[in-house]
Formats: sequence, structure tokens, C-alpha cells
Amino acid sequence: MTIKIEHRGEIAVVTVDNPPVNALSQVVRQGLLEAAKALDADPSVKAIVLTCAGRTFIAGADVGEFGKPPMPPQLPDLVSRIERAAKPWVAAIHGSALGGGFEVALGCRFRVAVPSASVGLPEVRLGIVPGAGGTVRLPRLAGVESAVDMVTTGTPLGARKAHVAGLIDSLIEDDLVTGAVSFARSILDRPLPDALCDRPVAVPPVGFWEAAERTVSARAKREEAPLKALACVRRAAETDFAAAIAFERETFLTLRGSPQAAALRHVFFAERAATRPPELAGLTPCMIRSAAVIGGGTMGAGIAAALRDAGLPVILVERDDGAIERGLANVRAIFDGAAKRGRISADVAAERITGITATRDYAALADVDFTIEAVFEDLDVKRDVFARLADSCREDAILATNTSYLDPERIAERIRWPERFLGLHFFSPAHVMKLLEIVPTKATTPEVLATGFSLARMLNKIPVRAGICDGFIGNRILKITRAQAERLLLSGATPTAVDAAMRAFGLPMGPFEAQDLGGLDIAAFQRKAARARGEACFAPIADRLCAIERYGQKSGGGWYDYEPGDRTPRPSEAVAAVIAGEAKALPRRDWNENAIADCILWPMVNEGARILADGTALRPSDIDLVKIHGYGFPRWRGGPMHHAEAQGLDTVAETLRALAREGLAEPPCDRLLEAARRGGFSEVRR
Ligand code: 3H9
Repeated sequence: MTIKIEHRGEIAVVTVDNPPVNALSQVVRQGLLEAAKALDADPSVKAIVLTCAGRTFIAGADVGEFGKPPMPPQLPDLVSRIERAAKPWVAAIHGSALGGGFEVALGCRFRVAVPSASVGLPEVRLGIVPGAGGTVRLPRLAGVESAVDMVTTGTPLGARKAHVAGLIDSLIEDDLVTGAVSFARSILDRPLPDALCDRPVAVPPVGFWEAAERTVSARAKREEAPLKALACVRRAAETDFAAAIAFERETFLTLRGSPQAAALRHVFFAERAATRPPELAGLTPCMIRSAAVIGGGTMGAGIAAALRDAGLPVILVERDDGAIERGLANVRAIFDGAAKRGRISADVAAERITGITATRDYAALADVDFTIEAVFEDLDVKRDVFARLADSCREDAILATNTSYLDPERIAERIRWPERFLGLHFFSPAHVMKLLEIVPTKATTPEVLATGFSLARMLNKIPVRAGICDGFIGNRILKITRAQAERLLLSGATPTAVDAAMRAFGLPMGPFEAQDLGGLDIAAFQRKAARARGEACFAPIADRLCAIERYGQKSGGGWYDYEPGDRTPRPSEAVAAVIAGEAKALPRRDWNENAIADCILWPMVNEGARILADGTALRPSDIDLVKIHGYGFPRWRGGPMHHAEAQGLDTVAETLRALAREGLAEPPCDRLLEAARRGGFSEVRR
């Protein structure tokens, strides 16, 4: 039974039981509506407690229903029915009351919660606004400022803060339902507060809306929903309840069918699917109680910080006292920075640092569960580290390499128990970037792979399983992006025009600005190694720039010139001369923003299709997650594979053919053509 009613004296307890997260599917809406009617008609009932079974209160509307025609009863009608019920409803919240779930709670006359609960309206993260009165009732309860903050960012509020803000009437420390029933009894003799629909909205100070619009639009960049959510709260403050509800509903329905909402829904389901590769279903990961990081450079320090953030004690291994000092200083800088920005307190920062033991003695790793190597990207150096780890760690310890380009199979060659080894590719800064490419070798056991995914969850990362190839998923596509960017220069575009076009598309930075920031020398080093292996690398202009020591911002110039102490990229005559010197092979043409974006994006998708064909990625949506969480691809575009599908794979294939005729790209690969025929890459979308 999805909805259960139980009587505790004059209090009825209505329990929603719709695993996994009690989403408001049609059955739940119907069941709650019938319960509301039945309880109104039952003279023995004086108040109702609404609670949920399982791990959470109602986590929202059923997102899986959004692509389908709406089915009655509608959620706004259900919320109104509860709000207008003859007897008061008390929402008893544990876990998360989110979206439609919080809207149902706002329809209740009271809300009580356990301290670990959270409440929020995260709809903007799905490209929509609340559609069941959230933007209209919340300002009546919390004030306009808090409501704007919550609906435009989508950030949930912990129960303690929500209690202080007046969103929660009482915190229940012991058993929730018992406490909620006592609370419901305690209100029976008191006059009831007005339902939220009958309360006014306090007028905000002069200039509030203009300032809010500036803030929200700067933060949202090109996402539509946050500004629309702001408009809904403003309408709630400036008009009557019914008109504001109608405006919110219309906005919700329009956005629900928008390309941005479809893209964000795709990412929502993709993120959840990525955490569970089908072949790991039912496997129990190994326990991770402690971790070690080998190498305290930028990457190693970031990984150590991420492990500490997850509460694990960490041993940091470096080769000498000087390197130990530098490694600890790198980690300290991360936590001090977090404390300075107010993300953590100074006490927490100090506790995180003291949780790291630094040593150069591998014997200290004798009892560590999980070890991550993050030393210099050189096969011999890494192999040497693993030989020492194999001698020092327990035989059931897991050993991981954080390599970006080397072959994990070759790194593992000298390990005595290769089945406990895997690749974990973090992205810099490792304590911030959400992506973690998880790369099993042929020998890695399913249990060890499952533990890699479990570690990702502990670190709050998005894990994507990747097969072994040059650059795994992300850097393999990055190589194509960079080659395309150079082809554009060889055929008449400028670095400024290419970067501007990609920013206009929604990337935080264009490909040349990004290379100048990261440094051109790293990719040059990798090209050298690849060429030594006999691989071809197309980077004629970048090669020339490195030859004249233009490595990017760090050397005062790369693709652009920089004034000392100023990161503003300025077009460079020296670079223009290098481009002119190389630009013989390709015909020149005029490029506009859309054509530039196509020339970069569709070859990325073509490579994505090859990555699917050779099994380097399990799903197209995994490729989307890699580009979103590792490379700043705009989330609201859904990732390159989703974006290509949304634009039409026939059009993508046709553009690739046209570019190929001009020598500007590879023609569409078989997998892309097959997907175009079938109408899409196989998807996890519901
Ligand atoms: C909304 O409410 C609109 C209204 O304003 C208006 C309507 C008229 N629907 O995240 P997990 C599935 S918009 C369907 O791994 P956790 C999820 O796919 C909604 N399915 O668990 C996964 O399935 P599977 C506003 C959902 O414990 C499983 O549940 N609400 C929904 O780490 C477990 O999910 C939100 O945006 C859903 N709403 O985290 C809240 N939510 O096992 C979205 C989850 O098959 N949800 N699933 O892969 C969350 O933030 C997290 O799920 C939550 C639990 C924090 C609740």
C-alpha cells in the first residue's frame, strides 16, 4: 500500500511508502487526496500527521513523469486540499523534503522535523520552477529574501537553520512519528495560525527586486529557470495568492517542456546511473577506513584534502623532508583557503590538517586500506612507487594510480597482486572537481572496482567508468577539441574569435584561454611521449609556440600576450605570425560563432561515438558527465552527446561531412551514422 492510515487516538498518521524516495507519482497524489477526503469526513480524527516510510520524506514530484502527459490529480490541487482541510495537517520530516515534497509540507499547517533533515526547492537545478505553490507560499512563511535565495539557487536548508528561519515549527530529537503525534495533540487546544494562502507577503525594501535580478542573472549566466523563479516570487509579493499561483503554474509548465529542462533532467538521471555500473550490482565494496596518498604536489595535495573532507585519516608519502614540507604546505593552503572563504571554520581546517600524517617511510602504510599514487607522470617513476607499495601494504589493500595519460596495465606490470589495482583519474583541483574517471585493468576484480565507486561516493564525486586508451574518455576528447581549435586558426579564425564563440556556447573559457591558464608545456610533454610511441599528434601551432617558449600565462605569453600581473588575454602579433606561417594547408573561410562551435563540438561527438563503439565508455550519458564535471561543458546543454541528439544527429553527420570535404574534420564514424539512423545513442533517459 502506497498510502497507509493509522489512528493514534484522535490523531491520524498518514504514511507515504513509495520507495526509493517517496516521489509524488500519480498513485501517491491520488492516495493522499483520498486520504484527505476520508479524514475530513471521519469525526474521530482531530489532526493529521503526514510522514514517510524509508530513508526520506517526499523528495519531490516524480521527475520520470515529466516527459509524459500530466495525469490527475494535479499536485497544486492536492496541496490546496491539504491546506484547506477541515483539520490541521502536520508534516513530519526526515531525510529531505524537496520540491513538491516541501510544497506538500508548506500546504500543511505545521512542519516538524528531525535535526538531520533538510528542506528545499531545488527545481531550478532541473531547469524548472516549483509548480505547486512553492514560490507563492514560501515568501509568506520565510519572507521574500529567504524565499528568493532558496528558489533561485535551489540550495536546501538544514532543519536547524530552517527552524531558526521559521520554516520548521519544532525539532524532534527522538522518534519522529511519536514526537509529531505529541506535537499534533499539543495544538488541538490552541487557535490555529492562518494557512499560508491566507497570509500576506511582507514588502521588501525599495530596490530589492532590481538588486536580486542583478545577482540572480549574474549567477545563472544563461540558465533560464533562476530568473523565472525570481519572477514567480516577485509576482507572489505583488499580486494576490490565486493570481500568483496561476503565474507560477504557467511558468512551470512552459519550462517543463524546454530544452534546458530536458538537458538537466538527462544529467540528473545520468549522474545517478553512473554511480552504479550494471555489472557491479549486488557486490559489496571493501571497507575504507584509512587512505594514503603518494606525492604531495598539486594533485596529491588535492586528493589528500578530498580524503580528509570525507573524514578519512590520511598518510602522505613524499621522498624527502623538503618534499614533505612542500606537500603539507600545499594541503594547508587548501584548508586555509577554505577557512578564509568561510566554507569551513578555522577549527575544522586545523582538524583536517592534523588528520594527515606525512612521512617518507613506506613502512607506515602497513595497515592502510586504500592508497592513491599521484607522483610525476612517468612510467618508471610510477612503477617504482608501486613496487615499494607492493612490498609495504597489506595484500588486501587497494592500490590506485592517478594517471591521466599512462597505461594503467603497464604501471601495474610489477605488482604482485594486480587484481587489487585500478586507475583513478582525478581532475585538478582534486578537492573541488566532481569528476572521477575509474579505470579498471584486465586484472582488477569486480570487488575492487566496486570499492573505487564506493570511494567516489565517500568523496562526493561523480564516478565514470572508463576503459584504457590514450587519455581515457575526457582527455581523448580534449585532444580532438584542441586539434579542431587549431584547424580553425589554420582556416582563417583567430584565437579571440574561437574563444568568444565557445564562451557564447556556454563554456566558462575558450580552448585557447584554457590552455594559457593550464600551461602549454604539459600537453607538449604528452605529445612528445606519444610521438616517441609512434603516435601522430596534430598541434602544429602549439608546437611552434612551445618552441619559442610561449607556455601560457606562466611565461607571460601563450596563445595571447599578458601584461605582468594581469591575466587579461591580449591578441598577440607573434602568435598571428606563427599562424600565418602555418596556414597554408587549409583554405581560408569566414567563420561565425555558430560555425566555430559546430567545428569544435561535432568532432567531439564523433570521437564520443568512437569511444562508445570501442567500449571506452559504457553509456553516452557517461561521456556527457565527463565533459560537464571535468571540463566545464554547460550542464544546461546536457553534455555533448545529449546536445548533439537534441540538435539532430542527421544534422551533426551532415556538418561533419561538409567539414571533412574541406579537410577540417574527420567524416562521421559508423557509430554516429548508426545512431543517426536509429534516432539517438542508446540512453539512460526515462
Ligand atoms: C518537483 O518537485 C516539481 C514540483 O515543484 C512541481 C510539480 C508539479 N523523481 O539521488 P539518489 C530516484 S521537481 C523520480 O541516488 P540519495 C533516483 O533516480 C523534483 N526519481 O538517492 C534514484 O533512482 P535509481 C524536485 C527520483 O539517497 C533513486 O531515486 N526534487 C527522484 O543519494 C535514489 O536517488 C528533487 O530534485 C525524483 N524526484 O539522495 C530531488 N529523486 O535507484 C531529487 C530521486 O533507479 N532527488 N529519484 O537510480 C534528490 O536530490 C536525491 O534523490 C535525494 C536522495 C537527496 C532525495
